[in-house]
Amino acid sequence: MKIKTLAAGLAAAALCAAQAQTVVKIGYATTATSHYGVGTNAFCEEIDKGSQGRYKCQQFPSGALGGEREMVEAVQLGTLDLVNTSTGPVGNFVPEVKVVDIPFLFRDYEHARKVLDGPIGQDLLTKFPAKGLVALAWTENGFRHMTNNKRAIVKPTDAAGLKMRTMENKVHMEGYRAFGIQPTPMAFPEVFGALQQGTVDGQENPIPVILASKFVQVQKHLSLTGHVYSPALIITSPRLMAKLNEADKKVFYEAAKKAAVAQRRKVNEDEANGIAQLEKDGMSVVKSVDGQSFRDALKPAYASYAKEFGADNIRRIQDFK
Ligand code: EAX
Repeated sequence: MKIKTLAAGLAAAALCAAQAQTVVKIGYATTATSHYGVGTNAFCEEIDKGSQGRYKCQQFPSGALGGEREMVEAVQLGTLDLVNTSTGPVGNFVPEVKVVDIPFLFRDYEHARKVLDGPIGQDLLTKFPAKGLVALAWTENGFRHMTNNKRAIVKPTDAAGLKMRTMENKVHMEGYRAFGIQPTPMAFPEVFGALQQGTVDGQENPIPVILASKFVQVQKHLSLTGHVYSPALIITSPRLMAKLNEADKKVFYEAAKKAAVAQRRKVNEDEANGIAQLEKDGMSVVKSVDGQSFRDALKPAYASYAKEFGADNIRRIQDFK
């Protein structure tokens, strides 16, 4: 009799623990050891700790669930709980976000992080719920540089005519056309194969992505153009947030902020060590790009950006201290 009671008690306890635990699915496009993996790990540790184990993550790195646009769509539809994504495709869902994708908008990492964590960036996060999404915090992808297999790029005329994979982002594509590039939008999981087959000549991404994705195996030239700062975000849905009590909502928001700290730290590390590593692995790196010529080439695109986003709004971001 005693054994039966004990077994029943254990079963009840196990059932109670199982019922009390919710697994949330979170996806990202790069590898588990990339800056997105570091940020997502930090997020997952925090929600587990902060919820006393009631919430745990199941991570889907390396684009296992598709590209970033597909994952944002899945969050909106409710088939994925969270995504740690660059803003690349996000402007297709929340148009106001496109302004932060403008080339040469941010001076450096400190400027970008201050804008995004300050009133301008925080106001952009409030635009998500109207589109069936909830942005928990800005994380970080990094300053984007060009790689290709044809030639060293020092100024726009060197990039002209190259078929470059871009994100599915109209603001980027307009800017890259102004450089004379032929932009080919493509989901991230297809990029390595496209470079390997020569479907495109090159692509552009931050050092952390170039490192984690081992683009050195399929790209010869790297030019430190730094032409765009690529923000990132942890995005979930109103559906998931509605299931959380007030305390757990706070846990999720705080966890996303801690993810940003960890992700930005990993970006700093990759920026500090990555270029020497890529050179060691065989990449030919142009370190002194003619940045002014890229900025000059962008003038027609800036006229169009000013029309779309307001010259004052662009200036407010550029001048933010
Ligand atoms: O967010 O698609 C891209 O080039 C992104 O930079 C990559 O997915 C990391």
